[in-house]
Amino acid sequence: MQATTTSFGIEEALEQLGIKEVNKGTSTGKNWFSDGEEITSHSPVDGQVIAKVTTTSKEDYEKVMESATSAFKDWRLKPAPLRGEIVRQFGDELRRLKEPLGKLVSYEMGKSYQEGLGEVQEMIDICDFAVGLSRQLHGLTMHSERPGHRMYEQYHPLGVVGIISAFNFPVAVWAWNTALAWVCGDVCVWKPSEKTPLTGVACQKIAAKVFADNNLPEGISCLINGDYKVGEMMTNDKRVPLISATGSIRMGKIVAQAVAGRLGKSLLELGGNNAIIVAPDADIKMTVIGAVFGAVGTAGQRCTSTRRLIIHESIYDKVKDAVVAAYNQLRIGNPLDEKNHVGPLIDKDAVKNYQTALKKVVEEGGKIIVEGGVLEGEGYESGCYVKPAIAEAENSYEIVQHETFGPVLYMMKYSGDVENALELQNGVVQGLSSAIMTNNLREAEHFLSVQGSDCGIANVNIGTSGAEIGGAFGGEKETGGGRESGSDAWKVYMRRQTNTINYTTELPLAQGIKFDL
Ligand code: UN1
Repeated sequence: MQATTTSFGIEEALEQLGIKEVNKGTSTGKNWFSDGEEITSHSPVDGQVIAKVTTTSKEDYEKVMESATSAFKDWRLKPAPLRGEIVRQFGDELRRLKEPLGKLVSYEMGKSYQEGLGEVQEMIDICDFAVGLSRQLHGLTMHSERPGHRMYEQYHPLGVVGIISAFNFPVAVWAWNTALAWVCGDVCVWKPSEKTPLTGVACQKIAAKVFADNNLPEGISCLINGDYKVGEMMTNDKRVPLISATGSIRMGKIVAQAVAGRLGKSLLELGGNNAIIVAPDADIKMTVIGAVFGAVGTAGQRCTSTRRLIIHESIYDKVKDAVVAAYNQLRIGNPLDEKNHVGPLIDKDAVKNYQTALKKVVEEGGKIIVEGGVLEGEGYESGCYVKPAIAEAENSYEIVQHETFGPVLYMMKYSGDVENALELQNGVVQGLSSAIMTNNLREAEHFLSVQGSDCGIANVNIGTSGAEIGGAFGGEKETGGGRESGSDAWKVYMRRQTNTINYTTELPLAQGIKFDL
């Protein structure tokens, strides 16, 4: 029998998160408004309507921007460690609500409950990171070439940060941006994906409570909802100095051009086409775990999902057999049921794209070695459950060059040195994540060297997905070049100012220029 949502506590989760049947989709904090068209959020888990969210009109957007720009004037004056204290409280609220929020992520987006919890954990982790960072927004001190002068740099907040996020990480990517932006002194306006508006409403409620409990003004955390037209209001808006956008390469090119056209800054996290190179002395057990989780986790809908396995010919059959055997063990079904490994795709359009990819790879000469297909019958009524598939394919196939957001894995062979594997790995337009499985130091170091992987993320003996928040996250080439999350990614949320102070009674010019009056 189809497990009902009640048996997984969805109703309780919605209640705890304050989700109603119809939710206003525009908010500046405690204020919620907009009576625009409604977006209906369907769960890909069981096809049921979860709730509705109203979209943001031009007038609503103006109200949000007024509130955000005015809040910035106040928020930027708070000492950064105090802003960190607010983010600490936000992290505590996330700890308290981890289970219901993880459940909603799982139910609205379709990833497994474990991965839903993992996503909320990423939010908690980035809050902790940001709290520490709030005391470390360091600039450098330089030696001036002039006597009696002091030179240093400092970082000031930018203003309003516009965040456009994707359905696949509906809450974590927002938190990566906001937690850093807030400690930096920025205010945020967020447009979640129209496929996952409810997790957006839930997060905004959590943040709004923390700001209100601390008597902070409306406008520090804002929410808008709708399709790309609502996103365009932000990308074209000069009052938004930074747009952080996650999504497809197609979307990223449109956003980048709009933002560059007004000389704004953009932070782009776009598609990946991530490969694992399996070298001759790879540990097969580790390879199987990394590859299978990478390819079927989140039903292949992570930017970091493993899309290609590039296997040395000497172990090709062994690896292939082990991966295929693991695929045969996969349980596909309701992601809230912890016995299942793979949940549904986000919607029927995603199912179509998956089917098209499988058709195309065969047309181009590929060979299916693990059959795909759409699952039907009890438990699969939403029509969004598909079987993870594997095809042997050439890297040059058009479809292999393309990111299909679904559980389709392409397997290919290389011979000779790791250089040959790298040529295949780097031979795509995307450059997000990459990995090599090897116990050979020479190969591992070559993979990480300047002649190695051209991706933003390069792992050894780890799969392509599941990056930790402490490192900078992002990729090169058509992945967009942005870096979010850890390391010094915070710098993109601030403007740098170089200050030179003369404490003498003379005014010597730099470069020794004489200008005597
Ligand atoms: C994404 O798919 O947009 O590295 C983000 C990972 C996660 C984040 C993925 N920590 O797989």
